[in-house]
Amino acid sequence: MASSSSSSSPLASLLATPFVAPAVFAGAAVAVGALARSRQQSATAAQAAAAAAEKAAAAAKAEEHKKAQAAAADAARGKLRLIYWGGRGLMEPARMMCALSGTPFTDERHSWGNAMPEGAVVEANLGRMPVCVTPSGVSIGQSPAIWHYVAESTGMLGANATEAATIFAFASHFKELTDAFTALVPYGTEPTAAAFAAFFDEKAALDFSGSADMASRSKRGFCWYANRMEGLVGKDGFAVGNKTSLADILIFRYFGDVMRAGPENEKARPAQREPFESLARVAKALEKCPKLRAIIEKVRGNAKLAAYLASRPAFV
Ligand SMILES: N[C@@H](CCC(=O)N[C@@H](CS)C(=O)NCC(=O)O)C(=O)O
Repeated sequence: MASSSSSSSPLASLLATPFVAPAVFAGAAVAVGALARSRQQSATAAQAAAAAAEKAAAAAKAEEHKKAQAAAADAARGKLRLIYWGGRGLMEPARMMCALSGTPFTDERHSWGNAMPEGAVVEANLGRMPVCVTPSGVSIGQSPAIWHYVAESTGMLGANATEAATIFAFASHFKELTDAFTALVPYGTEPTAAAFAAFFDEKAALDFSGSADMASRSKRGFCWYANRMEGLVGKDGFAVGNKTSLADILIFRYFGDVMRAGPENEKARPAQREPFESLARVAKALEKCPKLRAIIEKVRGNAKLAAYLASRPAFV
């Protein structure tokens, strides 16, 4: 009679042996553990390699950015440099004044993904942008100071101190107006119907001349500022005096400038390309402001400015 052990495989008999099986399982467990560890080690190694590659790419990008900046600074030596992010924002009036007056400048734009320019350059604006660097290499920070410098050096700050101050008052009017908009529509958010209604509602604050009505001051929006400014500007297409100035540029920039549509500006929402995110609402509110409209059209009609606007770099 054949024994049962003679019919099983050698492995089966080995495993059937009470003293051998635990050793085999222990051995297998060690092997599995080693395999898992080695998998984990190779995953960690892959992660480390990916992180190192990412770091190297970022360093290469930063180096490239630094080189581009140095090259831009070299190219700009002796030329006005306007340094800002890749949008219109606080630098656009200065760029427009240079373009309209035919003043050479280097239009240095930094996309959001890029590092800020080298520290020394932006320190004049407390480490931020906009910054302009004069042809002799002095950095100027704070947008109103930049507008002042560029307006004066391009002949757009009026004929005398009184005109200069009158022109410059528009910079503050527009700062208040843009602050009123930003309070309702914080940067980076889309305007709600309620925000549009609050900003453009012409019934909100109706005191368009004489002393301001304090009771409705929290309701001052587009119509209040526009109608008040309509009462201040000249009627021949110039806000102040008899020449295009910073004041006209600001009126065009904030009431009339529309960013080109097209793939180069696809990062901007369509409404974001329009004044206060709604050209239609602005146009309606300006129906009663013929002098402001004449200024907008006069600035728009300038051939040098039109050439700049037609080739204005993309919003990045
Ligand atoms: N009051 C300053 C504001 C400057 C400012 O806030 N710049 C923004 C861009 S519009 C910026 O660079 N912010 C970066 C930061 O604050 O870290 C001016 O008018 O120039």
